[in-house]
Amino acid sequence: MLLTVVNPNTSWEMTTVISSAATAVAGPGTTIRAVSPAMGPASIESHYDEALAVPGLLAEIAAGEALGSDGYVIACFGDPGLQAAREAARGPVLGIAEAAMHAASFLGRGFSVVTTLPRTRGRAWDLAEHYGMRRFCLGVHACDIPVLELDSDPYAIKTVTDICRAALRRDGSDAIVLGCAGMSAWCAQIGADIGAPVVDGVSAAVLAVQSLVTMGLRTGDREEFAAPPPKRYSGPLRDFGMA
Ligand code: 2AL
Repeated sequence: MLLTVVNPNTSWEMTTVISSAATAVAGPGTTIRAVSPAMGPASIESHYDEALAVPGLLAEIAAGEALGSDGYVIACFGDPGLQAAREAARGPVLGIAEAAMHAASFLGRGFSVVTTLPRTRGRAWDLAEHYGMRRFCLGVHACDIPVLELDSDPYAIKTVTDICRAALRRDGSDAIVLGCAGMSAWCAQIGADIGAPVVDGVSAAVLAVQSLVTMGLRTGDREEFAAPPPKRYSGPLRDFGMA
């Protein structure tokens, strides 16, 4: 099967990290196509970034549809454009926050999310509420490192590890959910260091989508998630109207 993993920001270095995490868990019959859009923000850490990342993300979903992709992962912890992508794709689409929170809910009574900037905490709480995961989400903590510095700051993994350890203690949680796709490569190391389960959303989402495709399951398209009605789109969005 062909799975498209979209990093909805335009940082190719981060797409490489995401591609490695996805490929490491994919089954032998699964090909991972990791992409990032040609247009949009370099990183996503505000509601504004998130809104403007969505057109580029949807262009990548359209490209995946043309290539016959069987399923999709949106590899940003805000799960931008998730419902729109579900309308546009034939196969199942999962966001990494959605997949990570559900996976973590299997691992104990509650989890803590460790995200990037403090301003992204609200979105994580909103998503926990939206997904029915509020009961399991015991805390959301920020490491205060901008997304693109996760890769360039040699001390970032130590800072994130320390916050994960403190979050477990403060929240009384059983597991950690990493709140950024750019933290994927650190999952095993942080888990070993803090002695608790650490969930990376990229791996969780790839495996969940792979399972859905294997089961022959896709998004229901009887009403809300049917293809959007065709209409004229104008200006720079003129190519986005469904035919
Ligand atoms: C993210 C993420 O996963 N990708 C990105 O650009 N921003 N998440 C975050 N909490 O900042």
